[in-house]
Amino acid sequence: MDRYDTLLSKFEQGVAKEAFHLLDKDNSGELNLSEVEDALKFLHPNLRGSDIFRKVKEVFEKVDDDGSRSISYKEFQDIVNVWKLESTTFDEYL
Ligand SMILES: [Ca+2]
Repeated sequence: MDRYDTLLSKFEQGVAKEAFHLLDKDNSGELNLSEVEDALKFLHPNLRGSDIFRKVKEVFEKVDDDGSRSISYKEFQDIVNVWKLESTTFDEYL
């Protein structure tokens, strides 16, 4: 499989890959703003719209270096790594 530097286990990588395909609703191979927004709403059902918007911006600032406003699977893995580090509840989403 892929040899990305990742903190994720093989199992988690598989889940991340499936999640990416689920989130990529238009099958473009990349996640756009609204697709990431949907992901964050799912992960953080209690957050209000403005907080979700802030998090979407954070995600793009972290990984979207070229400002393309889309996130590839490789970049998505980086996000999942960060979420895993920041949250002890990541397992709940698996
Ligand atoms: Ca897409």
